[in-house]
Amino acid sequence: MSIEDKPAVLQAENVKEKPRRRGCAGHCLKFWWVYLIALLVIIVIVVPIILLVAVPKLAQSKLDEAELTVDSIVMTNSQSNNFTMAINSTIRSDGKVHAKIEPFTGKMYIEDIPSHHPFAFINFPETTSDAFQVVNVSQFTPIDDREAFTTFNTWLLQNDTFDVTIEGDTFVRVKGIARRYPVTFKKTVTLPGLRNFEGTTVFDTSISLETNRTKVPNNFLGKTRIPNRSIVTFEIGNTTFYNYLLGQDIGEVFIDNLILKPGNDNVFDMRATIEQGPIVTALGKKPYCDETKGVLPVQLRGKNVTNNGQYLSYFADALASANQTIELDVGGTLKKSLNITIPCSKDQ
Ligand SMILES: *[C@@H]1O[C@H](CO)[C@@H](O)[C@H](O)[C@H]1NC(C)=O
Ligand SMILES: *[C@@H]1O[C@H](CO)[C@@H](O)[C@H](O)[C@H]1NC(C)=O
Ligand SMILES: *[C@@H]1O[C@H](CO)[C@@H](O)[C@H](O)[C@H]1NC(C)=O
Ligand SMILES: *[C@@H]1O[C@H](CO)[C@@H](O)[C@H](O)[C@H]1NC(C)=O
Ligand SMILES: *[C@@H]1O[C@H](CO)[C@@H](O)[C@H](O)[C@H]1NC(C)=O
Ligand SMILES: *[C@@H]1O[C@H](CO)[C@@H](O)[C@H](O)[C@H]1NC(C)=O
Ligand SMILES: *[C@@H]1O[C@H](CO)[C@@H](O)[C@H](O)[C@H]1NC(C)=O
Ligand SMILES: *[C@@H]1O[C@H](CO)[C@@H](O)[C@H](O)[C@H]1NC(C)=O
Ligand SMILES: *[C@@H]1O[C@H](CO)[C@@H](O)[C@H](O)[C@H]1NC(C)=O
Ligand SMILES: CC(=O)N[C@H]1CO[C@H](CO)[C@@H](O)[C@@H]1O
Repeated sequence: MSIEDKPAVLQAENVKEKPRRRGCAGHCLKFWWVYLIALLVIIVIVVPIILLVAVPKLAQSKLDEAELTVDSIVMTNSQSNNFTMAINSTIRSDGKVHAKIEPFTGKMYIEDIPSHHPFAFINFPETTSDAFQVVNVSQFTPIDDREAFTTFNTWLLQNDTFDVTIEGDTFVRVKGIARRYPVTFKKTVTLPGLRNFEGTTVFDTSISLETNRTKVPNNFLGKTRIPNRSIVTFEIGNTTFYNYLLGQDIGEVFIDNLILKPGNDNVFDMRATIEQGPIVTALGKKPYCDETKGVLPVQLRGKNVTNNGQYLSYFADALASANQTIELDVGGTLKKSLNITIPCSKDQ
């Protein structure tokens, strides 16, 4: 049976009775059974349907319509097994329903990896259904699934953008109703990735020809600017990179106390220990000896990350997942530091 039928009957009786302008006394007495049926219908059918079906459906659909935006993520105090995660976000909705969403623990996973293994859990505080809601969370975060967390860091490092889903079961309380309704909070946000630090530059360089590593441990010094296109701040720590030139491993690059913030102001001191032989050979080759004027394409790939003495495999493995090519003005540095210019070698 349909809920609409009964009130319609009730209305029909009303219309019929109205012209006689009888008082309720007689009317109500005569048609008491109509009112009783209507009341029973409301109590037995309509109220439960509204409370058990309509309200929860509405609560879930309003929650589904709400939009989550992640404004910033900050990862600090990075340790081998845990870190501190802060997320500032906003939830926007039409604000028409007055409700409270109870605190809950949401799992975070990469949407495009079908297994949906969570890489972290976030403790959402109580929120309301206000049209504009700021949700700032800062929490200690254990790394329960290192593989999933490493994958998250790898995607964040490599991709242009990628989708992360936050999902958790919670309850909604609608104003004026004592009942709490189970709902699922599930939002997918698109995060910008770091594009493997594309656009990293090295400048203010100097070079030394000293080969005694006790005297001069690092024969190449400079500053590097690492762009961060993402909204994530990372405390990475002391970082070591493999250094390749034309496919050959020529040494190591070190950046200490690496903390990457969103934007272009990430400038760090860098130092490197590189073999002279392959560098000199490359500088004498075309196009490096003429066209590029001594600018060499070197490649960097993550080797080791330690923060306050702790090895951070989830950053080290992510940084090791790909090479990043950097244009390094070795010729210009040699000229500036030592007044040496390497001419094109004759045998090529
Ligand atoms: C966080 O992890 C480190 C090891 O990486 C451990 O020493 C420390 O006890 C952990 N902190 C907590 C609160 O579990
Ligand atoms: C969130 O906002 C607060 C207040 O403006 C700020 O102190 C905090 O650093 C922000 N956290 C993140 C993760 O951006
Ligand atoms: C939350 O973070 C935003 C953005 O960082 C900030 O503007 C706002 O003041 C913060 N609110 C609270 C309550 O911390
Ligand atoms: C993101 O990067 C990972 C690792 O490089 C790659 O496997 C994946 O296909 C990329 N996903 C998207 C959506 O670009
Ligand atoms: C390297 O330098 C150290 C310190 O100046 C010196 O003691 C050592 O003998 C040198 N080693 C070589 C092989 O010249
Ligand atoms: C990085 O480049 C080196 C040298 O060209 C190569 O041997 C290595 O396989 C590359 N690694 C990745 C992950 O692309
Ligand atoms: C990383 O560097 C630390 C400190 O230099 C060292 O103890 C550790 O063995 C290195 N780990 C790897 C995997 O290279
Ligand atoms: C990085 O290494 C230097 C020199 O070994 C050390 O003094 C510093 O504490 C390290 N920094 C971090 C964040 O681990
Ligand atoms: C650099 O070397 C060239 C040729 O070897 C010499 O003529 C010139 O004076 C040198 N310049 C400086 C600043 O030492
Ligand atoms: C080079 C580059 O992509 N820089 C971006 C770094 O991040 C800030 C803020 O996220 C962007 O505005 C820059 O364009």
